[in-house]
Amino acid sequence: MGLTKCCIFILCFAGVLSDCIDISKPGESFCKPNKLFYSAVENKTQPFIGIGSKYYLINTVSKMNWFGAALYCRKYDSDLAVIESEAEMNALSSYLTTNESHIDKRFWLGLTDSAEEGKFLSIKDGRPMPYAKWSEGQPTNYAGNENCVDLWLVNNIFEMNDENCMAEYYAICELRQPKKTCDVCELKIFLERFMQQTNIPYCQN
Ligand SMILES: [Ca+2]
Repeated sequence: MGLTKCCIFILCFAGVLSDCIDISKPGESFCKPNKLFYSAVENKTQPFIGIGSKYYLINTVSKMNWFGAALYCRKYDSDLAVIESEAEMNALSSYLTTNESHIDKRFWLGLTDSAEEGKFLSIKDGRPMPYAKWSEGQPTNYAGNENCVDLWLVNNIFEMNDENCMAEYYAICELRQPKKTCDVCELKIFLERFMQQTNIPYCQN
C-alpha cells in the first residue's frame, strides 16, 4: 500500500516537475507557459520576439495614439510594455538600435500619469512605474499636456520621454508572463499539502 502511494506520488511529481522549465537566465525558472502564450508566440502574423527575459510584439506598421496602442496590445493578450529593470531597458534599447526599421521610430510604453500629474503608473497593474530611464530634462509635461510615456532615440540610445497621449507612435506590447505557480505547479502544492495532512510517508514501504 505504501509502495503504491509512493509510486503515484513519484509519477505525479515527475509530471509536475517536467512542466517547470528554465526559459530565461540561469536562476530564473518559469513554469511552462500556457496555451495562450504559445498560440500568441506561434501566430506568425503577430510574432512575439524574445528580447532579454520577455517577449515583445513590436508594431512598426501603424501609428496609434497611446490609447489605441494600449487597446492594440490587449487584442493579443498583452499590454503596452513596462520596462522593469536596467537589464530590460538595455536589452530592448539594444534590439531597437540594431534594427534599421526601428531606429527612426518612437514607441509607446504602458505608463501614464493621467490620473495624477507626476505620478506615473503602470497600465499592467496600476502600480508605480517600476523603472525609469528618462532623457535628460524629462519628464517635462510640456504645455501641461504630456501624460504618456514613449521611447525615443537620444544619442543612439532609447530613453523615456513624457508625451501628449494623442501623439501617434508605434506600440511595443509585452506578453504577459506566466504566473510562477501555473496550474500544474498548483497541483504540486496541493499534493504536498495533501501528503502532509494525510501523513502519507515519502517513499516508505
Ligand atoms: Ca516630454
